[in-house]
Amino acid sequence: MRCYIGVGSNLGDRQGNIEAAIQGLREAGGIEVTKVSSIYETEPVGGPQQPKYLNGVIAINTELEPRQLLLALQKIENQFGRERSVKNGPRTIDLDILMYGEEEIDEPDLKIPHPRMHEREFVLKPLRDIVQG
Ligand code: GSY
Repeated sequence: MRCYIGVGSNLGDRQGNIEAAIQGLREAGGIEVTKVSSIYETEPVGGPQQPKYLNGVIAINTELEPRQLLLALQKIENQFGRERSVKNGPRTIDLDILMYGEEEIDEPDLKIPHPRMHEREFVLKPLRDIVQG
């Protein structure tokens, strides 16, 4: 299935964190990374006062089911010691499933397409990059 993953970081070595997360995706079973957008520095949207982000979008082909993919992304996030103590707060790495083919899922912990992607320029700009080529 063709999927799009949003990636963001606003703590530590932001570029290095994103590169390591992409490498984590390349090494994960059942995932083929097909395209990576440009990475943009973006003003934080929502949440507490926090540093600027680097954001991008990654296109993958995957054999994993949506929930398996979610677990694979959470595993990569956890490898970076991501803390979830502050809601919408700063993070070393964030990996979100934006789209999973044409599928629509609306469960408490898994909503696809990502419900807020259409209003987030930090998602839409890199997504346009890779969709339009
Ligand atoms: O889920 C996204 C985390 N996040 C971001 C982000 O990735 N980029 C920007 N620019 N602002 C954000 N606010 C939150 S929360």
